[in-house]
Amino acid sequence: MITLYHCEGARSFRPLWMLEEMRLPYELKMLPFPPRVFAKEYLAINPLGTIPFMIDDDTKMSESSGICHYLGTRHGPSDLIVAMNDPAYGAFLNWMYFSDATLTFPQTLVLRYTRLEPEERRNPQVATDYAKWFLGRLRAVEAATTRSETLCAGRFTAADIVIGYALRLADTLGLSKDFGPNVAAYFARLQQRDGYQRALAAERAAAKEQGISRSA
Ligand SMILES: N[C@@H](CCC(=O)N[C@@H](CS)C(=O)NCC(=O)O)C(=O)O
Repeated sequence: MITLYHCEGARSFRPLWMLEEMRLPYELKMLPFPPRVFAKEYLAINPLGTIPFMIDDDTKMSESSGICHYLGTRHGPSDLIVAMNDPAYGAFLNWMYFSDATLTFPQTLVLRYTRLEPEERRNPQVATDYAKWFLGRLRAVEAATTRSETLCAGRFTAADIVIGYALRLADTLGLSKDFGPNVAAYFARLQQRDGYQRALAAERAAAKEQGISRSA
């Protein structure tokens, strides 16, 4: 059985959404955010204290987009993965890496300096600068969705899951009002997917059942 450690609304939503799209069985363990402060016992499982963390027999992983790739291949075959012999393979991998290294990174600074730091350490200038940086990087998604419903390969793939999560986080951070028209329409389409809705319902139900209140 796959075990996924998750905080509501956090990056672990990527593998949760992937699990739901693939309809794989899993156990969802909810944690308060940030776990390194509010669930110190979690450090024995993941010394980084970050989420996600996924355990699948002897496999242990901490990278949200990497876990999606792993699930689609190890537990595939799945149409959510673009094969090496597909012309869109390079584009697919690029979106998979872009999702966290390029897109979520500036968002993390916005989150930190608007919500996570104690009041006296918050920094509107850092938050504004990195919000602009994030929106600038989003131009790649705006361009890719000009003529296409999805990012690559002419179908919904794990690339849409990992990028789609960054759009959900942007929405939480109040940045979705600055989405371009294609990104706004693309995000609306993603949210309508059954898999997305099932993942949202799963995190809410698990949080309630396990008595964990909403994280940032
Ligand atoms: N590159 C990792 C980043 C993981 C990460 O930093 N997760 C955040 C939540 S979205 C976290 O755990 N923050 C709390 C902390 O750093 O203590 C990934 O893609 O999953």
